[in-house]
Amino acid sequence: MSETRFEPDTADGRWQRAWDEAGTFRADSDSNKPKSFVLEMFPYPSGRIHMGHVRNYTLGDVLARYRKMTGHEVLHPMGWDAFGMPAENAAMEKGVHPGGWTRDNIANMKAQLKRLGFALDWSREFATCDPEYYGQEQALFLKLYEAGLVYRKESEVNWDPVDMTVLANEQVIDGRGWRSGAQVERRKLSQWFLKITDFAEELLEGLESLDKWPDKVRLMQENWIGRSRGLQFAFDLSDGERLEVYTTRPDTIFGATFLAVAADHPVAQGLAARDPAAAAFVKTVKQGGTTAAELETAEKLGFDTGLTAAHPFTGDPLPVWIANFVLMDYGTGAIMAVPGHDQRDFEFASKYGLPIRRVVAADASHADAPMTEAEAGDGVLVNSGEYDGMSVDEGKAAVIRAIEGQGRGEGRTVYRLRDWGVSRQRYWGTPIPFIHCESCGIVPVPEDQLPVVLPEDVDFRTPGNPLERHPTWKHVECPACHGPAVRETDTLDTFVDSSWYFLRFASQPADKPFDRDEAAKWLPVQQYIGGIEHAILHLLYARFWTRALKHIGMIDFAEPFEALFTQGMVTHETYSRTQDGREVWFGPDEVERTGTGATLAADGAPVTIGKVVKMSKSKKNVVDPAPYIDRFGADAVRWFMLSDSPPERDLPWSEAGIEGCARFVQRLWRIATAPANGSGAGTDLARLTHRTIAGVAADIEALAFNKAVAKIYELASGIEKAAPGPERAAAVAVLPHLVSPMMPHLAEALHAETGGSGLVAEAAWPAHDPALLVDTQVTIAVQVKGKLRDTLTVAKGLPQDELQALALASEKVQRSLDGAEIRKVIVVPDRLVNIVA
Ligand code: OVH
Ligand code: ZN
Repeated sequence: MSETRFEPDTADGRWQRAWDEAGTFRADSDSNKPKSFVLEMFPYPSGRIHMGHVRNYTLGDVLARYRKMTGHEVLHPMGWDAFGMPAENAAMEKGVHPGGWTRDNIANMKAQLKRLGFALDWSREFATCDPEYYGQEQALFLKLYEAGLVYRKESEVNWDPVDMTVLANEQVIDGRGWRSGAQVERRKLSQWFLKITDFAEELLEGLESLDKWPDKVRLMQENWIGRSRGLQFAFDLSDGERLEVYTTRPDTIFGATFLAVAADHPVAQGLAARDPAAAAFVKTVKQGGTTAAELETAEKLGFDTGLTAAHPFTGDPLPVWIANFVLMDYGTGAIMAVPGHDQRDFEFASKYGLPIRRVVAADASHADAPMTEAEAGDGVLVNSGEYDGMSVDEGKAAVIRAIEGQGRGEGRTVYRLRDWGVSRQRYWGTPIPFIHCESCGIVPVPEDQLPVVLPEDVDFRTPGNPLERHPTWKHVECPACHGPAVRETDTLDTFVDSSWYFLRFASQPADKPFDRDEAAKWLPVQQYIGGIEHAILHLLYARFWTRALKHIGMIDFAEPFEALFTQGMVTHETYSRTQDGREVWFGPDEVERTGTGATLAADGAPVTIGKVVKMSKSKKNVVDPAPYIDRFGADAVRWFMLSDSPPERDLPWSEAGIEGCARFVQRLWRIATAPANGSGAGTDLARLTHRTIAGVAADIEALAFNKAVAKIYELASGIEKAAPGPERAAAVAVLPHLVSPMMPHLAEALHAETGGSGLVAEAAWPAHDPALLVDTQVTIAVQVKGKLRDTLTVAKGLPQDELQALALASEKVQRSLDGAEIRKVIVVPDRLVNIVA
């Protein structure tokens, strides 16, 4: 006698143990099946899993399970992106050790992932804070150093003068340190860099081969790399020196009305040394953040150097300014400013009363049209001497030629991409494996002394880098001269950790970062899935790191991720009230929904229902998945994640939705286990079953999981309507297989309950009969004197005389003929019968 309900409380754990014991999801690299590496972006061990994780890992799981059922050897691993600031913040706020905090979080989150029944090969689990992992990362870093891809350079950082620490850009809020509230300064520090710019062109061109990546991600990377063709050339200055500028708009050279240099430019520095007012200005510019966005939006500030530069074509003297929006590390740190056709230049010129000149217009008749803002668009050159009338592109080429002819410059391709600064003055990261020796300089840590392990006994009560302050850790013997020396105390950006973790999943030998042959068996990752927030940095760094490893001969492939899928956000309604002139937010658990409105449970008064937006603490609309998993089981939650929205779109969480999913789990259980009581025809069900097998497969392969879900609903209804018999039994028998990727626990229970053998997770995807996919019936229109009177569903290809006979036999046709004499019958096979009376 079967149970009347599916009980996730007992069933989920039972089947998870069965998979564990059978080693169902262990990836065998020696298998001769085709290999499939399915990977989701590994999580930060932040404490508990959130809806974004549940969605991400459910999407990957459906694909991994499906690939296994279609005969692939699947690698579907999980690990932890365990270094980073949150652990150190916890240490500072709660007085716990970052390592302990991280390990506890990993244990909690791992239990939560296991509770969801993901088909993961846990034998390959690691955390990036394991010395076995970061030690191999240090080895790779040293290899890249030997290859000339790692270097040190002075570079600007955000310096918090109160906390005496370097801040990440995200830690600078409105120009102030997030913790101290002190005005942040820009300071120069020696920092470690990776030469990603060496690969700028390759990384750009490689995008073309990534045809299984979303176009929008490729475009974002393209813009980030930002290749532009421009002109670098020198102006002659009034003091007899020359000033090199770079411009991407040589066509607008007649519109240049001043020159601007960065605060760090030698011209500015030289002046500051002589002139206290200039020195004060340079100092002001160096306060505030260093992000491009901040520099873009900050108020334009300038200082007139008093120098002029001669225009290379007209000889006109152009004033030279120091400007806060010009950056030393882009181009030459100096620009020719064209206010008419560049918005930043326009704002600057407007503020300081510098001339604004139009040199591009829609056509020649608009040459003197007034300018109320910079016009960056296309057109023809005007007010540009002999270049008048040329298109922007023609003008670019002609001006480059002319300047090259003058011998004062040349056309150049430049990239917006900067080298990757990987130094962090923090404790909880991979120690950079170098030693500073007074006599030998910078010495790499010898390979046999790796890993450089983080000290355990660190103190977070005083600000700054705990490694720097540690009493003994940094004092070592120089590997070269054996004199006293100090360790590098910077650690690596955590994006380094995530730039090669997929290789370590493929193989994890003790004595090297990965095994080349093992890696070659699994990589590139066949399907990578994660959030769109990683469209640029993580995905570009991982691509760079892969190319760098290929460059030094450690691997043979250039791209790490063959296909990429970026999922949408999990969203929820927001609730708020305006109190004392500001918006106060309330969480879903504080609010009662009343039909179309909502009230606050605490006082019964209404709250405003706001937009449905990404779950976030600040809007108090975060819904924790854990209680729902407890209440409804893993499968209902997984099913919800797949149901209502295409995976690339946002998914609004809803209580009614998850309840509906839980009901469907039970409905499937009843369909398969309770006695059949439908009355419909069986032939349609056979067709529906085979159409569903083929359709769900195609949808899963296209990652259109919501469509696969819809087809399963349709099949369920079909089975419910069907009469008992072999066709119904056949449909019920494939049901566990069809739902197994999405609802794996229910699938195993159904399979066992209906007498199936073995585990569905290990079974083959059911075959469909192609003959049953072809539509064999057609609908025929029957007209009397040109008017539609009936429709007939008949077998395709029915002969004309049979069609005619069927049409004339129709009661509706006979009624409308009402005894009239039939003069002619026109039959169009498979389409229509027209009776002329
Ligand atoms: N460790 C990095 C990481 O992103 C990945 C590395 C490869 C660089 C979730 C939410 C967030 C949400 C909902 C409720 C509350 C709070 C995805 C938040 C990520 C990523 C993985 C791992 C989140 C998508 C955005 N989102 N939707 N809803 N680790 O732990 O943050 O993009 O793909 O799953 O995320 S992570
Ligand atoms: Zn030395």
